[in-house]
This record gives sequence, C-alpha cells and structure tokens, in this order.
Amino acid sequence: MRKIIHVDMDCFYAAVEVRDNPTLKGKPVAVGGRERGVLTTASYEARKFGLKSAMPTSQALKLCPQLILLPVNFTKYKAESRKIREIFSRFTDKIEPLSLDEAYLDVTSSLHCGGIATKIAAEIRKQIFEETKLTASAGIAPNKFLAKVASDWRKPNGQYTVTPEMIPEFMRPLKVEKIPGVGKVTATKMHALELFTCGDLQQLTIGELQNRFGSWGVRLFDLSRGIDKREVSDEGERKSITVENTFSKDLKSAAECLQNISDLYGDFLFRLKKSGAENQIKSLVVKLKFEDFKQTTLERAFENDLSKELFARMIAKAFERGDKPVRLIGLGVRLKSEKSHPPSPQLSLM
Ligand code: TTP
Ligand code: MG
Repeated sequence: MRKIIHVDMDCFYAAVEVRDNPTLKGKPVAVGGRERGVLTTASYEARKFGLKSAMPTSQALKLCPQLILLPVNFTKYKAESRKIREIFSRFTDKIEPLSLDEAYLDVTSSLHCGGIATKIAAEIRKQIFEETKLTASAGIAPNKFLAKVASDWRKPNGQYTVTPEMIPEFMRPLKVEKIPGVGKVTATKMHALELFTCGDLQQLTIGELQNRFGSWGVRLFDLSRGIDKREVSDEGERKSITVENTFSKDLKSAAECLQNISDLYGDFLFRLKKSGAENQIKSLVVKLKFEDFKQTTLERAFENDLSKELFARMIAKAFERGDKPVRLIGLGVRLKSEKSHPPSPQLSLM
C-alpha cells in the first residue's frame, strides 16, 4: 500500500502578492494581464464575485469593479516554488512537481513523523507556512488520483486523508469531472449517457466502457473504483507539455479533425500557463492516432507562434500521412532543458 501526498498552494500567485503587500489583505485581488488578458488566479475575496483562473480580465472587472489587478511576476513565484520544493525534499526523494505550486510526494518509505502520512502532510504545511508565510492544502491517499482530489476537499489551509477503507464510499458520489482525463467534452458525453458520478460508471462492465470510451475504457473501470497505479515520477524536470483526446467517434477527414481541436487547444494553453514553462518552448508537436491504432507525430521548431492555426496546419499535414479516420489527437510543446539554458542575462540582472 503506497502513501501519496498531493500538496497544492492556496491562491498561489495572489497569496504571494498579498503576503508582500499586507494592505491587500481581505481585498479582492487578482493576478493577470490587463488589456485583452486573462486572470491567472484570484484571491478568495475575489472568487466570491465569481472570478476564477483563465477568466478574461475585462469580464472580471465587470463582475468586480473594485478588483485590485496585479501584473504577473514569475520570477517571484519561481523563487517561492523553489523554497517549497526544498521543504518537500526534507521528507522524501520521490517528488513530482506538476506546476510551480503543486506536487505529488511518495512518502511510503519515509520515516518522518512515525511514517504516518497524515502527520507528514501536516508537518510539511507547517514548515511551508513558517518559512514562506504562505498556506498550502494537502490530500493524502494510497494513490495520485485520490490524493489530488482530496487536496481540494479542505481548501484553503486544510488537508484530507482518504484511507483504503474509505475508498468505496469516497468514490460513489465523486463527480466524473474529477477523473484525470475527463475534460468538458468527455463530461458532456458522460452526462448524455446519464453518467454523473464514479458510482454511475461502476455500474458498467469493462466491455460497455470500451464500447463507449474506446481503449480508455479499461482505465476508466479502474479510476471509477479509485484504482490508480501511476508512479510518482521523480525523473526530474518536465520535457514536454501535451494534451490529448480520444474522440467518441472517429474523425473522418482533416476538416473534421480541425473542427474538433478547440477544446484541446484551450486545455493546452491552460496547462502551459500553469506550468510556468512558457519561456522554455523548443518545438511544437502534434500526434494523431488512426482507427487502426497506428500513430504519427509531427514536430516543428518554435518560432514565437503558438496559434491554433499553426497547430491546425500541422494536424492537416499529419492527417495526410495516414489518410484514414482518426481516433485521437494530441498537441503540445517540447521544452528546452532548464539546466542547459540558464536564465537570459536580462533576467539574471534583475
Ligand atoms: P491553482 O493551484 O490551480 O490555483 P491557485 O493556487 O491560484 O488556487 P487554489 O487555492 O484553488 O489552488 O494554480 C496555481 C497557480 O498557477 C495560480 O496561482 C496561477 C497559476 N495559473 C495560471 O497562470 N493559469 C491558470 O489557468 C491556472 C489554473 C493557474
Ligand atoms: Mg493552488
């Protein structure tokens, strides 16, 4: 039985800004771009007005005219992120950062706090607060999926443990949207099939799940029961950021592929922003998997163009290689290694 902790900072960018300027405390604060920009995050006071990550700034200001909007300061958030990761490393070597403010920790063989994961999580949150004056939330569970869900349960500044005995009861009412890989498209499709919770999914056999969700059905069978064997991978820095989607019906033409990439592209931009790796892009990649499960990937150097149109052109080109129905589209970027590319001179002078 593994012991996994998912740590996620509360309102991360906004919390850093409020800490550094205490007059902002208790006020609606958001961090983001001003003109034609979007919010990266909002303080809890601002969230009361309906503000959230990725909302256009113009819309946010309409909902909350008194909003205090601050520019994004990555250098600062990266420095905090480094401190937090150093704290994690006091408890385990098996750390998988997901973004600047989030990580999985495998503490199965940690001897700290009597080996009790719940206590380790509390201790990590305490040390984070003492050393950064920022609050974190944590989820503790036998696997990554459940740990991540649990870290949202007592947010902000709280933690929640899912023990193995709790899993059946925990899973039954859990919304399908919480399953990793279930985005808007899949959720809508599930809802149309009267599948709203993991409990609903549990009623289907593996065969039925495969009929409805393709090769992913087997994994859905496990996930809906709270089973997730993914390792906490401490292989170091991330080399790419990609998103992919298996479509409910195969896409028969290049045109049909292009009609169906909007959500995927939006999802990709969202992940890229959250990763804080926007300055590390080396190349763009697309992947197509055809009806016969053969796949092809296409890569091109990054030239300051991340537009949907460019990805669309790459997908059209990749389609020609197979010229048969497509079951899966993936798109994303490969990253330069951070180590081989030290910060630019301008940055290090700051
Ligand atoms: P999250 O952990 O998703 O959000 P959060 O920490 O602001 O709030 P919560 O208390 O709900 O965890 O993201 C972490 C940081 O990543 C966030 O402070 C800003 C950044 N971010 C973006 O830049 N764009 C985005 O779309 C999202 C979701 C986050
Ligand atoms: Mg967070």
